[in-house]
Amino acid sequence: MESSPVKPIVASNMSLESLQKYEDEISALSKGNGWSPSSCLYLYKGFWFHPILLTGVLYARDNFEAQPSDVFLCSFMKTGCTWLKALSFYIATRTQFDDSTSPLRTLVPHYCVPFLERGFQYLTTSGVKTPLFGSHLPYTLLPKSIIDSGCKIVYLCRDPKDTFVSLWNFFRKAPGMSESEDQLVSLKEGFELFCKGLCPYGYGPYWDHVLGYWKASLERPEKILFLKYEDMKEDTEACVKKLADFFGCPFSIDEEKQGMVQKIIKFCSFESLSNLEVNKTGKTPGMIENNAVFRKGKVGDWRNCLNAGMGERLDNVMEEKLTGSGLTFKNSY
Ligand code: PAP
Repeated sequence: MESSPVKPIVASNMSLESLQKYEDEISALSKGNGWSPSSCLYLYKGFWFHPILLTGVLYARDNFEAQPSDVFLCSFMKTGCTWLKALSFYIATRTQFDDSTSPLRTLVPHYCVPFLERGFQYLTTSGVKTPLFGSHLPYTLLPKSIIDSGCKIVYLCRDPKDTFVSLWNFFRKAPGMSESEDQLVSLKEGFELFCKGLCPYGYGPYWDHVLGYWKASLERPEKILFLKYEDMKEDTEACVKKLADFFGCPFSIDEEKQGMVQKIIKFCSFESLSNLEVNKTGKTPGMIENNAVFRKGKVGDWRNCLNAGMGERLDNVMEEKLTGSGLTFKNSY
């Protein structure tokens, strides 16, 4: 996997004009409830979106030209993409940087990998261009050129209960929310909305998001690597090797002997990343605390937030939607 220095691009390439251009298209869509009284979502091709995000989705649809060598790190929100981005970025740049020089030391992982639907050049502030892009887009809404160019895609999913709880906690820290908790739907209401496919920023229903990539990974396993957060936690080494193989830059015998795999795992671990100064302080351009993407990093934390009945309900919703797909989530997480 090749990477090259590029001029850092700090600002989004999406302008106010592009936002206005899509106003008519967006306002013609069906509306649904967000997670606060003032926010509403729009249903675009089977998925809900906050209008600002949808603008980015439409902008990417109309403007993004993928290169065959591009690799997309795709996920629903809160399924561990910060971790996936850090691991992938380190793997891709391991011949250029080490622990002390890696851009991951001074930039949050989201800034090292550009985000497709936020103006795709946005956040390449590391000054290092890799073939990696991040996206929360559902498979069916990826810009056509990504599929047509045969780009590789890594998809990361997570148990729906932990995903919901992570999302709930994150949303409470969203700008405007922490100061006015009364503006936020209750946990119970948020849970109900999640079970109906409505999430604060959109991208839901969660099950359709997961299923789109799952089915595509069965059809084109050589192009789509389907991963689960829980498997990454259980055997990180196997996942890191799988990623390097998939990217086309497998670890050499020498690298393995020198402990490169373990070094990457250690640097990108929750404990190590969340303790870097850059990840403890500062805010994203959207004014969200950088540390909001580092909460607990555990499997099964939903038990501290949802009761057993809620857990069972969400498991049942997922099970019903995934029936016949061959994809399951262990209900015991
Ligand atoms: P995003 O959608 O805002 O990018 P994302 O990174 O996908 O968020 O997910 C955040 C979750 O990944 C958090 O889970 P939690 O709320 O249950 O704790 C976060 O703690 C977890 N996470 C972040 N970094 C790591 C890491 N290095 N290892 C394991 N989990 C991590």
